[in-house]
Amino acid sequence: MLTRRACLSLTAAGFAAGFASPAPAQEPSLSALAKAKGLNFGTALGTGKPFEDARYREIIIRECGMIVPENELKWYVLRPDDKTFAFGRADALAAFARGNGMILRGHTLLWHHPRWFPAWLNDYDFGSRPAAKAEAMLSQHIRHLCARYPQIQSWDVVNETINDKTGELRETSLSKAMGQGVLETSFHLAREAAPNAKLAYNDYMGWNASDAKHRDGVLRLLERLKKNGAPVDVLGIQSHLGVGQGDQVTGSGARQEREWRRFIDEAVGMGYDLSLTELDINDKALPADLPSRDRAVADEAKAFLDLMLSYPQTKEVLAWGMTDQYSWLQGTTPRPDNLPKRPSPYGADYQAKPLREAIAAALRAAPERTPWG
Ligand code: 9MR
Repeated sequence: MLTRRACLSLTAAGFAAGFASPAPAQEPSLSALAKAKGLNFGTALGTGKPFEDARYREIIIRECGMIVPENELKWYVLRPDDKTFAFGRADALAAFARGNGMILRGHTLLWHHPRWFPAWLNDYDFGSRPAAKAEAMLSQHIRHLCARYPQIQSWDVVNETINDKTGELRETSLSKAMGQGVLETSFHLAREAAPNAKLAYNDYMGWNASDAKHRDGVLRLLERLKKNGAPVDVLGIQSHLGVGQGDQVTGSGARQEREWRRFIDEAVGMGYDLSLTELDINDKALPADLPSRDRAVADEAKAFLDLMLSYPQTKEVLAWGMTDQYSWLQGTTPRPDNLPKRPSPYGADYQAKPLREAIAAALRAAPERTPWG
């Protein structure tokens, strides 16, 4: 981390060279505020442009105690075919985390959704003993990843296997070959390969009215996993919030705080810890005016974080990117005015936004909890 003196001299050098001054460091960092309460704070980081951007890396080093590869551990990136593991991009992020004393989070061993399987896996011929072949492939995948990154302390083992419209389980080539037991098997394999890691089921159900079926489906899955003895420690709540449009997918519906609390109560009642794995706020339907747009984004996050951090079971908070310009939301349904979205704690100018302060305020107000050992 840069010392205050180094920051000052950088500022002076920047002015002398006619550049804008670097953003003033926000102290204490979000990671320090989180740690003081027994939480870990971090962000998703992708290779390519975000990773090559030194000013962005500086924000992450300053603010975060943890990173999670945004795409680099997904089958479609890592597995060009059934024999190869292309570890290069994930290795670069793992080295960055190690070099900066950060925890590495794992996303994800099985994004159980055909849309995010590589084509070869969707079309795979599992032969005459499909269940055995599919399990062998899954086992090889999970063992290789966990062995390569033993520093990963929490893994999204299964991601988004509930259909958000129906609440039912998704089918993939793997579940067709080995049945829906693919889910339990994934957790058992992960426990064996990463015995000290926290293992999560991760999904994007939210607190909007239109998420009711999704929430029900996730609860049914959590009950089933527990009943079947699958080693699941954590419910990963992605926390892709939307504000101004009710629900970010349908564009309608209101926040259902009571139902949301009931959902969380049921999950923690079953013994699950909680991780907020992918926080950002879609401002697609908010008015263009920047101060009021940033305020509404920050207020939505603060309300959500206050509620979630009131649960001592919540142990991790991760932003899905720390600056607006690299957010995946820039590539999704545009705002009607086509202006860039502002879903992240820092702006494209690398300056902290009200959302950064909202996260800090929520962490400051959070009760202390026992951290994961
Ligand atoms: O942010 C990710 C984006 O860069 C990818 O194109 C996309 C598909 O792999 O996934 C995005 O991240 C998703 C995450 O992996 C799972 N939850 C939803 C996230 C946003 O779509």
